[in-house]
Amino acid sequence: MSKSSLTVELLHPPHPESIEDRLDAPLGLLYIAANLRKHGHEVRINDLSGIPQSEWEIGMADIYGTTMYAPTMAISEQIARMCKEINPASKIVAGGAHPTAIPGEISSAFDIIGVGEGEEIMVDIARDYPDNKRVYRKPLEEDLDIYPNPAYDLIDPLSYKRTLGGELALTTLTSRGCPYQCSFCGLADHHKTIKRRSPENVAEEIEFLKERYSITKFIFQDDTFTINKKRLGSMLDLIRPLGIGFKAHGRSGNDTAGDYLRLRDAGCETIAWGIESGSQKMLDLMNKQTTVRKNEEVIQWAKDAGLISRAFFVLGFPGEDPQTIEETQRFIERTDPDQYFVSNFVPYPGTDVWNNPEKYGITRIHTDFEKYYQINGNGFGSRNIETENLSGDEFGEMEREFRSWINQRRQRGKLQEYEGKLPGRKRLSEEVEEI
Ligand code: B12
Ligand code: SF4
Repeated sequence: MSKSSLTVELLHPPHPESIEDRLDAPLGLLYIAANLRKHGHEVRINDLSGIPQSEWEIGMADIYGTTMYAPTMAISEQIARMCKEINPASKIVAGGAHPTAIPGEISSAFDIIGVGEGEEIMVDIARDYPDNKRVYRKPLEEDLDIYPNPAYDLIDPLSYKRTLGGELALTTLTSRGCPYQCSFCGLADHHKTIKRRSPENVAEEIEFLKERYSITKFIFQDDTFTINKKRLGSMLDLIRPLGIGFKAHGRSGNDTAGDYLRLRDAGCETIAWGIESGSQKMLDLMNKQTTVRKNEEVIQWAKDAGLISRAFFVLGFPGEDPQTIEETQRFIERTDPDQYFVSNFVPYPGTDVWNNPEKYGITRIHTDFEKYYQINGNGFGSRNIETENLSGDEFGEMEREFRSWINQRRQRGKLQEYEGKLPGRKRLSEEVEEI
């Protein structure tokens, strides 16, 4: 017997190991919730991030859906068991990056695995309820305008810690997907084509959020915000009059100096890139499809345009050795990005490294997924591989030295010096330091 209107509770797991466990609202669940609601279901979002387990409260629902990242696998499973205790007749669904990569290896504490984006999948699961099908997959339409905007009204958006320029910021997506194929990237197949919202649809949402929550800072979480220049131009034309400040991700090898001037003119404050390494050998091994020279260029162009430059680096990709680390240090000294964030390499399931470890000289991959974090609260990442060229101890020593070097550099006050030159944009150095 199927019911037409169900109650669905969507849970976001905490990740207590994180530097900051309540940084951003769970955007994926907000999208899923909005679509379920459009189809007549009653939906709650229960974001457990940053909440101690003794204070978790789970309600009664017909269907529970939980996001799962590799390092939250065990905690998401624990949440699933708690949901089942509350309503043994309910269906428990796991979705997100980790189950999408290895749907066949997810615990039987979950009745259903949602592979890929969950908007259509959860509506199908509710339609079929209480069927016993184990795996659901259904791609989204390429025109994302047909989907409702994230259901921010189901959470308190102001309870998150993300800031930009010292003010609270909300995350927004204007497109999904990326045509590149970096070998460490966990983006699944459905992300290889780019799906887009129209600039008008994006501008309307920003205007709404600005009005509703008095928020004027936004983080465009698109993997490739700057990739399509014609679209970028139309988007910026509509964003500029809104008077917001924002951060976006650029792409070296694809961007131009002119793009950054246009971004700045439309309110962009920070531009971030996956710079990854100062060694061309490492960039090639990671299949970054760019060069050290082009990485230098984008950082310089951002500075020339008056943008804050934020560079992400990956430490310990197979092939890394003292010489490549040295090249990265020299790169940082030469280019002097305003902000940097260093993640340890993690061989997430679904990546090319995970699928073909021997191609990268990996002799063993450890699968204790709880340790699959890129960096945790103590400022270090984990090491989950063994390689031909570097022992675990050698890597540990290298990581300690590199992180200590970069922390000292931070403390030397480059950023503080820079902030002094930005009237009205204080406290950048206090920005919450994660992705
Ligand atoms: C922004 C981001 C963050 C933000 C915000 C996360 C959040 N609160 O949503 C921050 C910085 C906090 C973050 C943290 C971490 N992240 Co993160 N993050 C991303 C990033 C860049 C974008 C995510 C996003 O907003 N996408 C857009 C929304 C719409 O999509 P979505 O969240 O994926 O949700 C969709 C689907 O996944 C699915 N889905 C999600 N949940 C569910 C649940 C059900 C039931 C169903 C059916 C479907 C479903 O449907 C959603 C809607 O389409 C992705 C890379 C990427 N491009 O996807 C990495 C990524 C998801 N993060 C990753 C990781 C590892 C982490 C950390 C563990 C990092 C660390 N500390 O080491 C933490 C832990 C997360 C936590 N518990 O908070 C990995 C996951 C790899 C893996 N296999 O697990 C990714 C893929 C990046 C990578 N390294 O390759 N992250
Ligand atoms: S790391 Fe960035 S550029 Fe590379 S494939 Fe992933 S999203 Fe695309």
